[in-house]
Amino acid sequence: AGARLRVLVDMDGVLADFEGGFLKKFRDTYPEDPYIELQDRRGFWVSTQYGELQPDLCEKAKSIWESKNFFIELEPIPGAVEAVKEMVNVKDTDVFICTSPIKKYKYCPYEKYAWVEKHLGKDFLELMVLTRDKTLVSGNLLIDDKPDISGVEPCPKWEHVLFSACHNMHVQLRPPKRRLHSWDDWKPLLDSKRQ
Ligand code: UMP
Repeated sequence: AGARLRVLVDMDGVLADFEGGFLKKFRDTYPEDPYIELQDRRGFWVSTQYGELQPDLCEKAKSIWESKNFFIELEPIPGAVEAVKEMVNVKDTDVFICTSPIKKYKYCPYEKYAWVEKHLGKDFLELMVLTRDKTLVSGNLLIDDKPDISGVEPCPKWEHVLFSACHNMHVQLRPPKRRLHSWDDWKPLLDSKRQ
């Protein structure tokens, strides 16, 4: 009691449907090429699994999210917009959106801000943290669909809760690591951190 809870919320795969948006644009752009159904996705890196399917597909996959309008046109993950809009109004809670931009910076960082403004509103631009190293950001909770989050800080204070996504469904977590299966379950998760 007394202390505030700081929640870091990832964007791709947690707020914005990167996997769904990728697959749709990949199939539209390369209709002759094979693709991976969402239920068959394994591993965080889309480009790696596509490269294993057929060597030229690694670069073709990257070309999709490096294109103009890829990030801004992503659909919200079900329940995400409602959850985060409610979370910022929860007593003693601070929320930040913590996201790693791709290194091809022409469109991605701009479109991530534009997406947040479009779906969450201007006030949420204040909460944006763009970094390639999330271990540098301090918080109590990091909600992220990437199974392994590492960086220069060996002991981040946050608890990483794995947000379920098509690519991590089969990942076996080593205790005490836990999941957030969907945005339906975010309130009990935050309560568990407050004790
Ligand atoms: N990304 C890649 N390659 C992939 C899949 C995703 O570069 O195969 C990018 C998209 C996002 C970033 O910008 O990685 C993931 O960021 P976080 O979800 O970890 O914030």
